[in-house]
Amino acid sequence: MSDPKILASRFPADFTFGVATAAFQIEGAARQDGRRPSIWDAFCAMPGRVHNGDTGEVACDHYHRLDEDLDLIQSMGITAYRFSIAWPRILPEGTGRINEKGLDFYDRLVDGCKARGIQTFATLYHWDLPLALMGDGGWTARSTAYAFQRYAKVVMARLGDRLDSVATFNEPWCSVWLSHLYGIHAPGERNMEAALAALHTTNLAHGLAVEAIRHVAPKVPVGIVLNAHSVIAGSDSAADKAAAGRAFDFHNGAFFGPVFNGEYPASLLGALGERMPTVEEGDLSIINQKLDWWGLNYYTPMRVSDDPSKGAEFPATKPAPFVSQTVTDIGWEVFAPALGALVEDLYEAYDLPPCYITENGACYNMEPVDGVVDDQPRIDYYAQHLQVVADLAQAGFPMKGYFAWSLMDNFEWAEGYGMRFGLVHVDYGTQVRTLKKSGAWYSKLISDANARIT
Ligand code: GCO
Repeated sequence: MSDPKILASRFPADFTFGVATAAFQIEGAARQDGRRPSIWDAFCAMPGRVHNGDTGEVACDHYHRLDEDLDLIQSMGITAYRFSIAWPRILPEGTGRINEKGLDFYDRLVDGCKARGIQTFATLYHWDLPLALMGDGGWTARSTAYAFQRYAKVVMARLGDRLDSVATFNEPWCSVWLSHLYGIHAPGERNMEAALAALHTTNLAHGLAVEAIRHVAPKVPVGIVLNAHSVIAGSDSAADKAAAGRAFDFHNGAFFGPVFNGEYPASLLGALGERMPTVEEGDLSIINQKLDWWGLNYYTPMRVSDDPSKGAEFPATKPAPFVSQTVTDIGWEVFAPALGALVEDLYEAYDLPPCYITENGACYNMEPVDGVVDDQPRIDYYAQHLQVVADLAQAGFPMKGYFAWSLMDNFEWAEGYGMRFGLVHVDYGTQVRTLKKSGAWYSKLISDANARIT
């Protein structure tokens, strides 16, 4: 089942296979060449927020090892790289002056990819908001949407001639709900009003950025990356099924609704509308623009049951038990069929363009033994999920590509360096990179896919 050759033969001829990373998780060089702090630098400095007190100061030192890391991607035969751009390198205060040295770094990154035959899939926002913008309220302030539009314009004016694709946001669910409602990610708020404000600012910022991108670099395909949740009811009871419906609206509809259908879900407005910030005339048409593609990040299903307790906040659900016995080292259930059902449900509910799986992967923390990292469970995970993507493509869904998360082990947000998702192992003491068994497997899959075409 995990024979790369058989798997490769199931994908469309023009299907893209790539790897993904994000700036704060790999770059390090936090104070170099004019970069100023982001909300994640500040969050890491708060006691108790990040496992082990880990920070992004050094990370994988990618900022200094750019060429070596691009060589690594090339040596694996990978021809598409999804990376993010750090807003605090480009506009260190979020607005105002442009930092040319920050732009120079991404210039070198993009040129380095091109020279190696690697396509460039850039993400503008992967959670590193310039800290200075928190003075105005960060994502809870409408002004941040306009700051983001300007940032998008500055980046595209410099790199737009060489990018193969651009995404506005990565996983707004995380930078909205996880960051402002659940308090797990920076800035660590637990406040529904703040979260609803961040929700609308983020959606608006997406739409404003799409306008800017199309104006400055009209040839670059533009999309958004969403970690849609495959919501599964914990039982067949009417209460649990209704709970799953509410959860779908809250976790998916709050983003997909305005972006793809031009409206917030009725259930969300009914329950929380009065606590939302003003949705101004014209906002929804700015947010709802036809995109060239959308990206799905998928790891694990979300099983929910009804939470009948009095005063339970919408969507009033609680976690239901896992069904699959397989769980990764970060505690996430492995259940590939949920990926297929999710894509089907989303195409049914929303007017969606072609899809890239922009992230998928598994956390397993095996270390090298005599120079070998034997991470067979990660290979099994990739094989199972890629089978589902192939099934979707064969069933006629417009699946365009797949990016493994991640190229290499990196800073796993609130989990610090403890949780490893890489195809390549990183020794954080020496910065030595070691290709894992899964990395070799993925590489073989790609060469088999290419051999079949040429
Ligand atoms: C995400 C992320 C990554 C995480 C990965 C594993 O977008 O959630 O892009 O930053 O590292 O999802 O949790």
